Amino acid sequence: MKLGEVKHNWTTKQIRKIMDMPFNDLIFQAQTIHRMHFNPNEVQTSTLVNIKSGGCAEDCAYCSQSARNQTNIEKEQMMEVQEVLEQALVAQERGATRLCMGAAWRNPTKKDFPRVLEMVKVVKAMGMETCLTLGMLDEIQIQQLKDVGLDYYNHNLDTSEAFYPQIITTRTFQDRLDTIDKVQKAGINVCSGGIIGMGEQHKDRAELLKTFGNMHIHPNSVPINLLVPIEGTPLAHMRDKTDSFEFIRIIATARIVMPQTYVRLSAGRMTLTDEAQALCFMGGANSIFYGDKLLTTDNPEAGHDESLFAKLGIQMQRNIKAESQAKKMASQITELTA
Ligand code: SAM
Ligand code: DTB
Ligand code: SF4
Repeated sequence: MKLGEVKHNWTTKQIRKIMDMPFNDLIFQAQTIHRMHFNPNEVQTSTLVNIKSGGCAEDCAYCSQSARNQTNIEKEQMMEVQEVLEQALVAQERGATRLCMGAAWRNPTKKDFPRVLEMVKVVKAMGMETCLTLGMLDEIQIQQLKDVGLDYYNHNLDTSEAFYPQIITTRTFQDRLDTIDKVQKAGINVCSGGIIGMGEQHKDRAELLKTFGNMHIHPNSVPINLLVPIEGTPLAHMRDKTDSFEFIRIIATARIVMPQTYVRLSAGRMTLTDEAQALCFMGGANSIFYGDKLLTTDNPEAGHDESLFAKLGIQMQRNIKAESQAKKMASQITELTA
């Protein structure tokens, strides 16, 4: 097999061999492959908006929004479309190219869905890329999302199939795979990733990457989250359990296993040093969540990321479509006011 070629028949042994290479060799190989498919000095930025917070029926052990966990998150009604639009404008102004709208649902209801579709329409009309993460979907909902032009659907596998029941019991790993499969079949790009640091073993991380690497279509983006331990969740005690070099190894392995996928350095950046993040970019991470807040927890301030990018000579990927749309609108306004 040629270096950087996309393949879909990875074995656990092959992935373990990559993960366990001497660190310098691993980063070198990941960076070499990265350069075959991407601009090495460009990072894509997505901003999160929590469109429906708390009260979720699932029992994910890491999550502040599960109704089963005793956290201090307020259960809120679904956001109004206008508020999403306002947050999207702020995100776009800061330079984010994609808005990722998340809801604390096991699955969206019929009643909630029209408003979600409206949100996608207004954000798309601004020229931003749209991503939703709403839990499980049925075929009709997927078709409606396709019809309004949703760009990405996020649905994480979180961990290996073997470790999954230790983290979530209200749905199965197979339920997740089924939703991903239906979304891909409808022609919507999939974003799917996992969490490192929940008590899983090194081998579970290899298995998770194998599952992604052997999908017929690799996810377009793979968010790699470092667990944010949250008070009141069963995983609150999992502090400082993950060595940052192990985390960087997972990022670099994801790059090698899925050469054309955007590998997103996701939750957990508050506890990673700038130097560790720079090694993640060197190992092939080329996307981040950008903006001061994730869903319920903090993320580095946008200004901090900008200065880190400046130190590293990294450019934020631009959204040419949105820029030309904004230019067109500005010239229309000039014409109207002339
Ligand atoms: N309810 C939907 C679902 O589960 O697909 C969408 C929202 S859910 C919060 C999205 C993802 O955020 C989860 O799958 C998980 O990977 C990540 N996540 C949630 N809480 C986290 C935490 N404390 N640390 C790291 N990642 C977390
Ligand atoms: C993903 O993989 N991580 C994001 C997004 N997809 C939806 C969410 C991270 C949430 C971190 C914990 C919180 O803020 O509640
Ligand atoms: Fe609900 Fe998603 Fe949190 Fe699980 S991760 S409890 S499904 S919001």
